[in-house]
Amino acid sequence: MNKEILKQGFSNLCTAKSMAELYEENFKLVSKYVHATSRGHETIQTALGLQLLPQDYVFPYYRDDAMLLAVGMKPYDLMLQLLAKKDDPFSGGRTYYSHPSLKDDDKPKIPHQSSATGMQAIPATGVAMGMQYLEKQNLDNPNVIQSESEESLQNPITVCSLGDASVTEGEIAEAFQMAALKQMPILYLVQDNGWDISANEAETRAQNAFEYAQGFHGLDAITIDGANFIESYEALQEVIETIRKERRPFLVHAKVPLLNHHTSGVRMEWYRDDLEEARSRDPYPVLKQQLLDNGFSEKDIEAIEASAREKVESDFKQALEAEDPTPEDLFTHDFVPTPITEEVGVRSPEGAEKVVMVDCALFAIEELMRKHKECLLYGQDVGGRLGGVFREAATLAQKFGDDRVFNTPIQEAFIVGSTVGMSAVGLKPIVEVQFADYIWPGLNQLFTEVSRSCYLSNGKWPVSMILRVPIGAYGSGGPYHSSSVESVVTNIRGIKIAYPSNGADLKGLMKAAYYDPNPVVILEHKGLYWSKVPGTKGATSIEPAEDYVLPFGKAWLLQEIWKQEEVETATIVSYGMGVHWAMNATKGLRDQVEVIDLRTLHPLDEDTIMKSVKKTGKCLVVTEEPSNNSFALALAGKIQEECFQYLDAPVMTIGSENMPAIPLNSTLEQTMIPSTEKVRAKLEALLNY
Ligand SMILES: Cc1ncc(C[n+]2csc(CCOP(=O)(O)OP(=O)(O)O)c2C)c(N)n1
Repeated sequence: MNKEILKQGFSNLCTAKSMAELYEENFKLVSKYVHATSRGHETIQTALGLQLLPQDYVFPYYRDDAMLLAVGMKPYDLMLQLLAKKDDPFSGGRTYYSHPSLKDDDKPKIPHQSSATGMQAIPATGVAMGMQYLEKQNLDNPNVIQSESEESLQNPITVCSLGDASVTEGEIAEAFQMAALKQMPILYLVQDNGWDISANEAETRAQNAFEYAQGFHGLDAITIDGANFIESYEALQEVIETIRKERRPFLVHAKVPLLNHHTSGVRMEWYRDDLEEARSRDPYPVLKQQLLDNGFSEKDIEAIEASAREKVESDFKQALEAEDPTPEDLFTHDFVPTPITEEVGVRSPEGAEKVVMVDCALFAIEELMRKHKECLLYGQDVGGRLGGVFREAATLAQKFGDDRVFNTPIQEAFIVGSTVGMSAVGLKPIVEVQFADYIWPGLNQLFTEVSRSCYLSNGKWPVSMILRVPIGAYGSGGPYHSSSVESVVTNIRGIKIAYPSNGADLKGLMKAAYYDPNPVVILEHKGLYWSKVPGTKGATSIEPAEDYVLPFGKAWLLQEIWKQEEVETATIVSYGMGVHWAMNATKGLRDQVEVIDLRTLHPLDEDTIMKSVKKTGKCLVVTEEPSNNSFALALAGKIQEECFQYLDAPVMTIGSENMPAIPLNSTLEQTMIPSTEKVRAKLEALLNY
């Protein structure tokens, strides 16, 4: 083996090992924040890190500090995160040790890493899917510097690093399935130390990752001794070369011993019964012997060790002196500023046709796809054969091809989480879950990965995506095709949420969402799609022109009144279907009631709401959700707090009954959800209060 690589490998192992030792020696000082080290896993991590190129994407996990050193990070960089310092290059002190995110020109790209085990598999597979799309469409990745050097002309790969116990998680199967099915250029590296935390392999799995991979046809797998540097390096070299050339997925299962604590907080002496055996597989003496066998002297080896230790000690001293974040640092990078801040373009072009709401979304996407090759659409049944169960994507696959508009398996986690990876290679995915009732399997990815990526990477990796969610009850959809979920979604910080009430707004908001660099969820009431529900003709609009955009955070005061002294007045605040109930319920009361359509639930146009309520003195918040503990109730509380001195009655809410599901039977459904009549009755009670 090349002596320079051996030397680099050993030096990297010694650096990582010295760091683990130094952290142990300074336990009191460094254990303020939790950390895990690679001790025992160093050689496989080093062997991989040394072979990655700047155009590659890698998703290390929390035990991969030796991998991070091998891709070019300094001990100082990692220690800044260990101590949660302001200049921590990954997150500015926001997230734990060895939870990297990096966008340096000269290093492999590292999107945000959450701390939820295994959850990086779907975002990583999303990167590989994005790489494949870029290649097919002949597009450049804007996050990678293009050059003519021999190295940079090599095809990029994606690497997803995983602990063995995480491979038993369900989302891993979604990732493997898609990588195998679509033959994506990804390497899954599984570091198998035989332990979960204190649960061992015998208790937690029926087979190891190598055996498991056999069930995914098209996912090639090998198993190696990850504690042997030369074996690891050479095996990975061959696999990486194959992926660069043949563009297909691999799994490398590497056996390693865990020689340090699970984390600084969960100590090995509490439960490990295999330490002696594990220590007999320490990669350190193995690599040392490999150096001796390749012509290095004891003295050479000692010099490498001493210099690693010295560097680690001096970097530690320096890191201890580094600045902490200030309180103001809490408030940056929740979102990247969007360029869409004003309503522009023609909303109601002369001579344009009236179209139903579902078509407004369809036409918006068609215009976007025609203009931007980065735009693609995927989800269940959206492909050419059907064009979506609501025909909301009809004809798009025929117009733009199966690479840009395609069906996914029933994998909501993959649909949502893969957008993290697609966005990280510069694409703009529009994805769908089929019904709001089925957002739950995707919610984990939305919360854990999508919503936090920008904030925890200190602004480096915002996730630019749109998630379309058909929502709401009508026509006996029953308990699993009717639910409202906005209270759960609005509770996730770091995403924007639209809930339009009509087609023109939907088209304008869809455009704004596309140009927004942040993640956006669009809740689309299926009862409004074709205005089939009596009283919802207002959802059908003249189709806005192609240039029309409607910024987020600007509510629509669609029924305005003068301040009145002689009669009681009120404001109704609502969104989606509630806007139609409100408008119908105010017939004959048009001089007394203002109606505000929120259009977006985050950002929320508080200004418009508060101004109106201060003028009218009374407020009713209308929602389709069961009202207890809802977004609507929280909003009512906020209005109460801000407008208290102006109010002539308590702020009221009306929503569905507080039952667990919307029943199938039409009488039960009608009893469950609000209606024009129910809103009218509540409004009268408020006006007469
Ligand atoms: C989804 C999730 N559940 C539980 C945890 C708590 N947890 C942290 S590490 C860990 C064990 C992971 O073992 P493995 O994947 O084999 O990696 P290792 O730590 O052994 O390297 C668990 C259960 C977590 N971080 N995420």
